[in-house]
Amino acid sequence: MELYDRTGDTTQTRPAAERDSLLVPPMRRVAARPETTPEPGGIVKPLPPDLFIRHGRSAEMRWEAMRGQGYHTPADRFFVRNHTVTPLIDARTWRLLIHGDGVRRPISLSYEELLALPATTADVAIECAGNGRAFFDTQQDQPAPGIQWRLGAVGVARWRGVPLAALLDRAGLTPGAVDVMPRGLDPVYVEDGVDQGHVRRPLPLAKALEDVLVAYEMNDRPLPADHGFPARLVVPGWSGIASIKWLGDVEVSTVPLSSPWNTRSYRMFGPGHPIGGAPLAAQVVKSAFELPWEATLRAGRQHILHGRSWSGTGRVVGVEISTDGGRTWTRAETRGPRLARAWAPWHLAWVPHRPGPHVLMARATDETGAVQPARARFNMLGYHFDGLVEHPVTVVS
Ligand SMILES: Nc1nc2c(c(=O)[nH]1)N[C@H]1C(S)=C(S)[C@@H](COP(=O)(O)O)O[C@H]1N2
Ligand SMILES: [Mo]
Repeated sequence: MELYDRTGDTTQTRPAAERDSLLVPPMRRVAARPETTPEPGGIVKPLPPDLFIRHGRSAEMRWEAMRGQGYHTPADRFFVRNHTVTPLIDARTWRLLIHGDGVRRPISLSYEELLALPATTADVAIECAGNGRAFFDTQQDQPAPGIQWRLGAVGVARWRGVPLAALLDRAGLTPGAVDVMPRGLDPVYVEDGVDQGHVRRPLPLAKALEDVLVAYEMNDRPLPADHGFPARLVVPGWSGIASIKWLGDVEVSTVPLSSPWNTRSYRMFGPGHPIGGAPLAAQVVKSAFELPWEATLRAGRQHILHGRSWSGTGRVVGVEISTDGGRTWTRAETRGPRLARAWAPWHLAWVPHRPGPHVLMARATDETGAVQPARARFNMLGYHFDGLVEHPVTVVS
């Protein structure tokens, strides 16, 4: 098995034309459009309207789609966040390169070689940093630009793959290595006419060595095209942007790296944040009901309210529910695993009596003591909405 590329060319081991042929059809350049304009194509899997809300090139899961599901989010309803379009990559010609001045020898792995390495499995949530952004506008009167997700830009899957640490070890880290930069093979991202290059975001070496996977399976099947086939990064607890899909190469560097995805976006800007902003890392605490938005429930009957809570900083240790707009709170019962970096499913019985509109809220606490506040702290790009979401339901007699 030829694992080591000894050409000495650390950026590319094959001619650009051949590299482009990895994509079927060949890479397309697509200009960015407002995220709210629906666009045909882009996502390969079906997006039935009972499971998804379309947001331009991306698709949000409807939370009622998790009702009756097990711990994991099935791939057919897992949200998709694409900067451009899902590329169709031929695994027979795909290679993963690990290169840069932070490794002793660049390596190049085929799909088969990757699958032959010792693998691990982990139940991990992937969540967009902008999940919940719509509520800055609808609940706090602080609209932020970007996809107006409610709470469906999150999912938990069972990922199987090779620890990034093992690949870095094969390439031989140099003592001065500090950052890694994974890069996707999807088309380059063009924003306001400016070519930002391929989607990529640096990761500190410490995190890369901790628990990051180069995943090739999602829920015991090869990764679906929309979720990064043939391989993607899975970065537990961190903003979804860290989990680069359609991984083509990982640069390892002895100097700190940057890209538009850690300097311009995926940064906390605004009052209370450092001048120049602060890069995002771990996700915050959130909760969602497995109910339609504006669900209708019958009065005088017992309903079991189901939902899930999650946090990027630790396992969820408690969830309280309010059915009266936040005046009173009752502890929900958790069931099944409550893994750190995945989620905790919960439920609570409720018998509504008064017909009319009601507001349901769920408030979770994680093991670090982080608890969902009444209001989320604003930031200009609308990330990390951890406030109490007012879920509207109508009780009918
Ligand atoms: N190559 C590439 N990787 C990517 C993206 C992308 O557009 N291109 N989107 C990122 C963002 S912003 C998120 S939230 C997650 C979403 O993963 P999913 O589409 O599998 O749910 O993928 C990340 N990885
Ligand atoms: Mo994202």
